[in-house]
Amino acid sequence: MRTQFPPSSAHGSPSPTDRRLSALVRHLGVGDHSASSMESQDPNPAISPSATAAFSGDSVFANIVQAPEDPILGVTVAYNKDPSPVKLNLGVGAYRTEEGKPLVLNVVRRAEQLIINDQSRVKEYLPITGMADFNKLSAKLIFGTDSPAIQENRIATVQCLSGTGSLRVGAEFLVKHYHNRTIYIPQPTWGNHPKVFTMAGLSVKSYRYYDPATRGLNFQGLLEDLGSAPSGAIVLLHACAHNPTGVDPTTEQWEHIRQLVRSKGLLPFFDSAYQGFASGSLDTDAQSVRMFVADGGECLAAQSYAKNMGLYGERVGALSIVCRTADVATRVESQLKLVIRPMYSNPPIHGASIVATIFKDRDMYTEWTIELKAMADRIISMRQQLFDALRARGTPGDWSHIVKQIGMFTFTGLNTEQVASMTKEYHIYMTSDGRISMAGLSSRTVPHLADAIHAAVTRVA
Ligand code: PLA
Repeated sequence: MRTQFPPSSAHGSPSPTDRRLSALVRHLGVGDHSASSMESQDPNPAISPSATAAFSGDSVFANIVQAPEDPILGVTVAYNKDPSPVKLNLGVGAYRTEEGKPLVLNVVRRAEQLIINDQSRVKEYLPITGMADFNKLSAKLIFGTDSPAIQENRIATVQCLSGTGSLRVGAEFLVKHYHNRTIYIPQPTWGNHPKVFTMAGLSVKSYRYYDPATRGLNFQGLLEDLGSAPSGAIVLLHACAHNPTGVDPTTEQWEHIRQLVRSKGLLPFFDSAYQGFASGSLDTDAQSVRMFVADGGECLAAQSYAKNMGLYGERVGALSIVCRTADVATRVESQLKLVIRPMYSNPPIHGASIVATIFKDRDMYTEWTIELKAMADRIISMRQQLFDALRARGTPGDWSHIVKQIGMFTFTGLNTEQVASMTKEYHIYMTSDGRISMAGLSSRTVPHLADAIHAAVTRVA
């Protein structure tokens, strides 16, 4: 297949500008050498892409409409286009250092060195379910090392493409093998949840979760909505550090929810994307999930290592399905393979190797927990600094929710217009629902954000 540089214009033959650029590229001998040398020797110019396009007329995709950007990842797209030196990206939940730089954990670098130096490692396909060690260790991380469900082999765990992939595989499995296809998600929730579940074929309904008046949990509304959900419905629960609100149930409230879910025969599906990021402790942040597993009932859990190990782009995560018996778990796993094989065949090696290497070495595991705690603590200190900065400015309103909320995000309460004005005037990028990623802030940028919030609150209704 011939490549061409620059590409021909959308409709037919290259424009005069394209032709001039092509000639210049050939003359300078830069760009795709094989392409330009092939071009000069091509015995059959009639099969060039430009000639074919000219022959067949309009694109078969001519009627496709331009899709909107993703509400979260699109914020980064807009941010990247802004030339302002003071711009600040608080959209996507990605950890940054005090210097505003992405962070690769030291322990991850160490693990990668070991992996690279290990000549026995090969690039063969992993099994459909992924790396066996990684799966076992991931289950231990979320369910606890002494979990009876693990000891009794009642859990089917498969390596998936980070949290999103784990949710999707779980949803695809449920559509095929579970009798109830309705999933209740909190209102609000991570913007991708309804899309992941709808695309898999589940019907999505919501339950009340957040109360804007108190900026806290609408516990009564939650109990009422789950209480009137049909028996057997699936319920999505954020294991900790609820996104976007930063509001989690207390332990007592979780116990209440557990009793309700079990008494109604609802099926809990945990999304655990922030284990360790809420409190700084991996065990504390897994308590909600462990309460549900301790009662012997069934549940699903999607884990992500994007945030807690900083492995965002490595796409490493796991889906676990906790079953009543080992026999059921074995059959569930066999069916998960049939879900995964036609989607992406089997998962990638590198990220799972990093996680497994760290988990298997006591020293590295400890180093990870220390680095994780440092990230969680920096986020907590950003909360305090932002709160103090707003108080110092006398910004109208009660901002105590900034320090009360948990995890990576603050759900500020700013409205769409206020957010738009902060982006326009202060080059601060955040999702339009008023969510800011605290992990993207630093002591240096807090005053700028506080100025922007102050201006938005005092000037924009
Ligand atoms: N679940 C929740 C609750 C999340 O917030 C996210 C990521 C995921 C799952 C999926 O993460 P993963 O596939 O990368 O493991 N939410 C981010 C990024 C951090 C995003 O939207 O993709 C966010 O900014 O909300």
